[in-house]
Order: sequence, then structure tokens, then C-alpha cells
Amino acid sequence: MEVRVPDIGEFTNVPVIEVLVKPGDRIKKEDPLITLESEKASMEVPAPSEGVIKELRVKVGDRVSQGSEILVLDSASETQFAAQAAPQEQAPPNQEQTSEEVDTEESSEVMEAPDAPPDAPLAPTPSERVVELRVPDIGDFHDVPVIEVMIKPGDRIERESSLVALESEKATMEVPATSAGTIKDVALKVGDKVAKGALIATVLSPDATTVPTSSLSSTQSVSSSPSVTPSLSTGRVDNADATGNAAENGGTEAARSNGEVHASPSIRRFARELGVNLGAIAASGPNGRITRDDIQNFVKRSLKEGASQAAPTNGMHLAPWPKIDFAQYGPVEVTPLSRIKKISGLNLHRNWVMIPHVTNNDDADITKLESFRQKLNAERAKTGGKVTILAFLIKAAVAALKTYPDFNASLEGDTLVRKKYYNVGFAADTPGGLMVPVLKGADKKGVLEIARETAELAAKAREGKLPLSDMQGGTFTISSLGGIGGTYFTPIINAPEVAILGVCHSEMKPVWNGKKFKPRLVLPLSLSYDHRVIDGAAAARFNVTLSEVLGDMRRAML
Ligand code: CAO
Repeated sequence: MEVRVPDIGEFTNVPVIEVLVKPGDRIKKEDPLITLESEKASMEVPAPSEGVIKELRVKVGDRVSQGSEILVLDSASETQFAAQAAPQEQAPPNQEQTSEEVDTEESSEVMEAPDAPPDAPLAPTPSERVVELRVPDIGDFHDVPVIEVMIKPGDRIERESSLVALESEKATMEVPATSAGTIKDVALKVGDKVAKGALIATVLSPDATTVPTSSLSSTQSVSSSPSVTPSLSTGRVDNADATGNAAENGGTEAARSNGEVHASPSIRRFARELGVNLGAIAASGPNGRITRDDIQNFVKRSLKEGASQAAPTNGMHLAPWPKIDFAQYGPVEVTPLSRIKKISGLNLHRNWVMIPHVTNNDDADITKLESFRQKLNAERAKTGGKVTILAFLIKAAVAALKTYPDFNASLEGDTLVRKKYYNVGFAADTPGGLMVPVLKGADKKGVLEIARETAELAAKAREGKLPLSDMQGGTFTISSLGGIGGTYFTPIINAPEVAILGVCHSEMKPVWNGKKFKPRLVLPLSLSYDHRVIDGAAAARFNVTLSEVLGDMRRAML
């Protein structure tokens, strides 16, 4: 069946601001399909019947009137769907639940309000008068439950500030103030049921002019339509700036969280179900409207932050990061971190915090290897293509990884995934920051080929031309600072790998051979490993094996 825009009263050419369904979605009768927003009201068009969405005929930004096509619904599967859906259908949230949620929210707002009004009732000054704020004509609705009270005695409100939210089966409505001033008394509480004319609050108003409740007439025609769910967002849509400014100028959190937000009824309902304060969410929708995605992203982020805070601090109550104005002690230069630093920083931080690192240091005697390398480079001087120690390190590391497969692995929960391929990443120092190109299939390549490829990859990294594919699939990483200096350091494991080899500058050192000290070229090795996977003994053995191979590269052929 073709689903069309029902009678939406006087509204024509109303923009579609949200499409809440997509082809393939199974929907129930009354599920919201799209949200329309005129200057005066937000409206959700509900499904006239249950079924499966076949095709959408509108997109965000389209303008529609009564009779415009919205989508094609396959209601043929209705019976089957109804049969499947029936047992899962949840009872609508009872009033008690809703009240509890909002009550909790409210009481915390009251507790947090820094300038809670004194208990004594507010009295009008000579220039003020007491104005009663009442529920306006809300169309066909009677006995509508109050689901949010957005004001409390002492609050300063603007004309059009939201006072209370009402929610019938068909609509969520926010009632705006018809007069500005200071709230004297609030006559309603969450859970009360109201109809037209019910007293909401009294306000001490310096304002002689009070907007008559009939200013909401444009919305009444919407709400009188049985097939749409309007939101009486008149005040919010028209006065978004004024409300925002009021909050900035010292409005309480409660006022900000309720007055500024702009969201459709189903989005408000969704937020309430998840216990999310809409005031805390950055809106990405048109006209500053909060979308379902905004809420989902907010919840995901909150869960992630909660988890990442809970794991490392483990109840240790870390002190907040010191905030110091460094310029007070002398001149400073402020530079934002590069994009690469920001990305690698996040990964390094996670890996450092989440992996129990241990580093095993050892020395390799590379005297013979270095003389061979120099001979090799002398021979190749004419053809070019220098071989650095890195190529031998990669070759030797593969030999050690084959001997100790747990180092060429990843931890997935309680399972160790040992990889039968050897892709060795190496840290490259680039102008933008640290990058880790990956040399694929290192076990199948000779030292010369490895030297050529690592030089090419490092050059691409420094030029910022390294494709993502050249940074993926690593099984083990080498971080060589040998060309720069240092003795030992603690490299951070490149998760989801379980070990990383740090290499520093080789030095000639006197080494005792059992009879006398002999000058040997010693290469310092620092192997960091994930202690959840690798024991200290295994790490020591790995380093011994690696040193033996570097001491005699013929072992790499075994
Ligand atoms: N001992 C002594 N000399 C060494 C050495 C070592 N362990 N390793 C390299 N060298 C020498 C090289 O032989 C070369 O000397 P010659 O020019 O005389 O031959 C010189 O140092 C420069 O080498 P290189 O750094 O250009 O080449 P490489 O293959 O050794 O390393 C690369 C390539 C990409 C790993 C390196 O350039 C680099 O970026 N290293 C920094 C890695 C890094 O930042 N790690 C930290 C990560 S954690 O923050």
C-alpha cells in the first residue's frame, strides 16, 4: 500500500526533517515514519498499518502536504509479522515508571540548583503582578499526564519558555509560558493529569502583556488530526535564540536542559527510555534538532568513556590533570598536535593502559654481521641499494618468531590466535609523527629485498604517501632507534600484536669470552611483551634466540 501524508490541518509544503524508517524495516501500526516541521509545530506521521517498508518516496528536505506520498508498505506480510511481533510486544510504560524516571531527574536538578529559592513564598513587588499560567486549548486531549515539569519556584522564565511536557497516547506537547517573569508557585507535578484550563503555575510578571492561549491555535488543528502526533514546540522553534541566551546568562542546568532542546516526540520518548538528558546532547539535525543518531552516539560515547575510565582507574580516584597557565612563567608557543600524533597517541595510550607490558633487555653480538653488511654494501656501492641493519633484524626476528609462535599472535578474549604468516611492521620517524609501515610476507623475502622494500616504505611514510593497506596486517613490530642513539628503551606494543622489539645504537664494547676481554660490536635489544600471553622465561628465550641468529645469520636459514 502507498502511505501518504494524512490530514495535517492547515499545513502545506511542510519540510520533512527526519525519515525514521528505511526499506526492509518491519514496522508496527502507529510507528513514526517521518517527522515534519512547520514554523509552528513538529509532527510525526505514524504508520497507518503494520508491514515491511518496500520503498521510500521522500527524503529529508522534501516538502509535503496532505496526500503526498511517503512510502510503499508491504502489508501483505502483516499477518505473519503480527504473529511474530505479538509475543515481543511490550506493555506501554506505566505511569509509575515514567514518573519515577522524571522524579529522579527532577530531584537531582533541585539538589544541584545552586540558588534554590527559599521556602518562603515569593511576593510581588509593586511593579509586578501575579499571572496564572494555564494549560491552553490542547485539542481533543483530556486527562493528559504531565511527564516533565520544567520549572520550579524562583526560576526566571521568558515568554515561550517551556513549562511542562504533557504526553498523551498520540502526542508529546510542551506548554510554553504566555508571560515572562519569576515563577511563584508550581501547581502541577509529574503524574498529574490535566486538560485545557488546568493551572500550571503562577508567575510574578513585570510584563503587562500576556499572550493569550489562543496563540496555539495553529497547533490545535494538528493535534485534532487523529493520525499525527504533534509536538507543541511553538515556543522553542520561534524563540530558540532567546532561550539559548537565557541559559547562557545564568540559567540553571534544569532550565538549560529543558528549555533549549529541540527534538520530536519520539526522540524525547527514546531519550527518556534511556535516561538521557537531552540538554547534554549536541544536535546534528536541521534547526538544531536532536536526532536518534545523536542520542545513540551520546550513549555509545558515554559507555565507552565510562568503560575506559573504569578500567584503568579501577577505583583509584586519580587526581584531575593539572591545568596551569604556563605563560605566567615565560613565553610559550602553542601548537596543535598533528593529525598523525593525535591518532597514534590514542592507540599508544590504549595499548599502554590495557596491556600489561614487561620489557626484556639483552645484547646481541653483531660484530660478524656488521662486517658482512659493510662488505655487502661495498660490493653494491655501484648498483646502489644500501642494506641497513634493519633488514637483517627483520630476517632474524622472523626466525625467532617461527621458533616461538606465541610472539606472532593476537589475544582475542581467552583465545590466542597464532598467525602462520609473518608481516613485520617497523616504526618510522616521519615529519608528521610516528608511522608503522608493514613489510608483508617477510619470511618469503631475502635480506636484499627486505632492505629495498623497507627503504621504499619508509620513504613513502615520510612523504605522507603511505596507503592504509601498507600499515595493516602486521604480526610483529620492530622499533629501531639505532640510527639515532640510546641504549635501551621500553617500546609500547602495537596492539593487537603481543610483542615489539626495540633496537638501539650498537657500540663497540669489551666482552669477556671466558679467557679475556675482546672488542665486540654489541646491539642492545629491548623486547616488550604482553605478559598475559608471554611468560618472562619465553621472552628471555626469544631474545637469546634472536641474539644467536644475529650473531650468525646462517641460523636464519635453518
Ligand atoms: N646501530 C648503529 N647504527 C645504526 C643502527 C644501529 N642499531 N641502525 C641503523 N644504524 C645506522 C645505519 O646503518 C645508517 O648508517 P650509515 O648511513 O652510515 O649506513 C644510519 O644509522 C641511519 O639509518 P636509518 O635510520 O636511515 O636506516 P634504518 O634502516 O636503520 O632505519 C627507519 C629505518 C625507518 C627504521 C629509521 O629511519 C627510523 O625512522 N627510525 C626511527 C624509529 C622510531 O621513531 N622509533 C621510535 C618509535 S616509538 O616512539
